[in-house]
Amino acid sequence: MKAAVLRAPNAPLTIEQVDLDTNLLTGEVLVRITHAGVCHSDYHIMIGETPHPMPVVLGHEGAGIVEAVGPGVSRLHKGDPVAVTFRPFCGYCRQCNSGHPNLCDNVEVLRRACRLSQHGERVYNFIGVSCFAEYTVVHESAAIKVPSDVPLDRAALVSCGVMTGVGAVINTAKVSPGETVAVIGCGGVGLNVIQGARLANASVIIAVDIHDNKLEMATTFGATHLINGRSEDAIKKVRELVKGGVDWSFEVIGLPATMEQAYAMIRKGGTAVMVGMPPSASKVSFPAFSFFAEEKTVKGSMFGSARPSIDIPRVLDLYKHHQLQLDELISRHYPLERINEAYEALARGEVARSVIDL
Ligand code: CND
Ligand code: ZN
Repeated sequence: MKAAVLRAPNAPLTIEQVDLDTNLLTGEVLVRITHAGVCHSDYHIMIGETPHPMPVVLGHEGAGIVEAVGPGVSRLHKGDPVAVTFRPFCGYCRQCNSGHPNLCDNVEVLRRACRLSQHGERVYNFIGVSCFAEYTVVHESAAIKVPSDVPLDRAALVSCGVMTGVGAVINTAKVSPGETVAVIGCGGVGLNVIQGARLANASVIIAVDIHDNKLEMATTFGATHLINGRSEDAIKKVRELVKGGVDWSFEVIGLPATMEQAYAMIRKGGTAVMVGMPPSASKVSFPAFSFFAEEKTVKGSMFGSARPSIDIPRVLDLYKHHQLQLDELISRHYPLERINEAYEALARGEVARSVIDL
């Protein structure tokens, strides 16, 4: 099959023929990928910020059609449209049983579908998905059936960016009506944090980015105030807009410096939610005294604290009932052959989200 392969950090992806072992094990499904979202998490690997064994087929925000099901799969059938997530879950570990399948203790076992190769040499799978390719094999818990009237390019975005962003607000933070929110980073994920805050009826939604075009997009998704972090002091401005600081801040870039800004923007007793994926070796520091004196909280958010089989259909229902904007999120479509252009556009901050059509 055709796939985009990363052979070294900072090298362009190359379109190559790779082999996929389609001998399905118990609980696995083969999915023909139709669309894959261009998320920054792949880009962190491409530019070497987060090391990964290579060659690797990236892509983790996909959707497609079930082609075949392995032994023991009863929930899915050939022909089903699915969103493919990067967080398979076992359903019986401590995390799954306490309502946190996004943190499943067995995720690495379920991502065993490492079955890519080329001329007999191993090609690495990326977080159990590798959807910059025509097909993938995933555990059935990572293939969430979607209604047949939802376009699959939209469904693809829900499988990472939308779920991560909206979920950070409604699941991780549980923002209440009337609370105040600041969002640092208005990319594909951050715009979904913004529309999550709008869904939660936040009274003030402050968007921070370094690109004015991103701030314009933020308005479309529900931001009430805009700050260009390059020309303005974001912390000072947020604290002017909401005296004492916001109830909730969300860092959606993955930089220690902006994580520290997120902490400095919250009020006493407020919470800074870390959504961005920082470089794996990075550290972040917060003034220790204020943890104690101001009862501040710093909280991570993985995949929007999603329970995929409940939350993905829920998000798609919101879209169907015109409460959630997915159409506006797709700035561009690219064929797989032009995937490098799609990542260049992401790096330049030109797009909300691009979609690769397989
Ligand atoms: P994308 O590149 O689309 O957006 C990042 C945004 O940040 C852009 O609009 C930039 O202009 C903006 N930005 C960059 N530097 C600054 C700065 N110093 N101050 C203000 N704004 C800035 O990325 P994305 O939305 O696809 O992803 C965002 C992060 O979320 C990234 O780190 C990704 O890996 C991570 C993520 C996390 C999870 C999760 O489960 N927590 C899931 N998917 C992606
Ligand atoms: Zn992602």
